[in-house]
Amino acid sequence: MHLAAFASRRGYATVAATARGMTPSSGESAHRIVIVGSGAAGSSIGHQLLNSGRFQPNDISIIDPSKWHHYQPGWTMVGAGLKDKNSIRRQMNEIVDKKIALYKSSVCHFAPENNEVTMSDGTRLQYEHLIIAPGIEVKFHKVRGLPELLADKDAPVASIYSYNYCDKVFDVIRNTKKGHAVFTQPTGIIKCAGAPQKIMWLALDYWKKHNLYTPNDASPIRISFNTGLGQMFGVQRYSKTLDYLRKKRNVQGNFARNLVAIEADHAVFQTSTSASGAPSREFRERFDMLHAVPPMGPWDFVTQSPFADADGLVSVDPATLQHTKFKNVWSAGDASSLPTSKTAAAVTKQAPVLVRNLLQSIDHKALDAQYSGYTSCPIPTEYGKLVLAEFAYNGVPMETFKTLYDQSKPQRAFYYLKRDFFPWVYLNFMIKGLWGGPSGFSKAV
Ligand code: UQ1
Repeated sequence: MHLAAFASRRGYATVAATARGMTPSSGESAHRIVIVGSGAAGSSIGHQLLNSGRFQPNDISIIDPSKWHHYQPGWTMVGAGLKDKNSIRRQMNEIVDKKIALYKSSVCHFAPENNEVTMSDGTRLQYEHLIIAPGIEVKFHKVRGLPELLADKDAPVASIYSYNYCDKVFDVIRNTKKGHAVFTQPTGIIKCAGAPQKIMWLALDYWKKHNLYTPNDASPIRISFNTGLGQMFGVQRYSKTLDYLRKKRNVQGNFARNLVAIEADHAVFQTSTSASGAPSREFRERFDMLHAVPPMGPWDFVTQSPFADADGLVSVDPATLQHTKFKNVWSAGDASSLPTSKTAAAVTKQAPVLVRNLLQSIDHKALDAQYSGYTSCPIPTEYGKLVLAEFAYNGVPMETFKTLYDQSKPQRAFYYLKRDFFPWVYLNFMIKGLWGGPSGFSKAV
């Protein structure tokens, strides 16, 4: 449809009255761009589109029910006592530019045949282009007993994967003086596959500094890392270092097992189903403290939509980020099918590609931007040192500082990038569409 016809038919005038955080009364509105989700991906993309100078006020809209926008990579640092959790969140109203229509609502239905999204109060939004970036759900309820133990402030069970409980992690670390410290990581897609071990390395170092941890059997605290995967990290170059540290530091590695329940002070694990088809087995392990990472996955409204692939993720072309079937639908961030590790660093490289290709598509030109699969996982291995894993599709290293540092080894400079620079640049530039990750600061695309 020609844009002018689209605009006059749908009447942009209705938009200003219903958006900006007010829950719209039911009816319908139209925007050239509708973005679902205002997390790292949705807010970067929304503002990069706005910064392109190609859109009028209210041409772009974002739907997000959250009051707060969180810098989620910071929750590991909160868990390690390095940050105050309130310092790394912002009111959604404040971070979304006033020229973008913000609907504080959730999506309940997609009708791509009508280019229409229905929100939970029944309001329908029409779009020319739809960007789906709601992230994924952290499924605490999938581990029986976990929600109750997280909420119990006296239980030594915590998780950095939640704003509510990331500060409890540091309380639990400080209160642990002896016994078995259990850290878990599930199989399947998760936000930042390195985070479950980041918090373990920092806890280990905390206990070491307090004379509660030694890398031998005399140690008051004994640590096990229990992962559904077969190795410490998905990319061999970094996994080698991390496994070397694990052995040197006497951390027990229990591979191919998933946490399924917690019964008082026992963690219940199930062996991952093996390729040979051996039946999974359940067993219990006593703990004195437990850092739990539950399974994660796409939101039901995405899984049940016409946009989902077999895994329930938004099915996009791995290079262009355009939907594989609906050409005016796009996705980036955790909810997308992009076969790379899900991180905010990945979004720094995805957002400009999506924005460039979407603008090309509006202009009826060829999609000429390609996403390499770039992602990064900054893994602190102790207070003061960090392995900066950076890689593209198929785990091929793509390292920003390779001429200066061996990025497969823990480096002091990278620690300060993670602790100080990334949160600052994220909150002040990235979510305003002004940060291109390894490409540096950018004004527009
Ligand atoms: C990055 O841009 C970023 O966002 C602010 C991060 O924080 C989540 C990162 O962890 C990384 C690695 C990047 C990439 C940027 C550089 C300079 C390597």
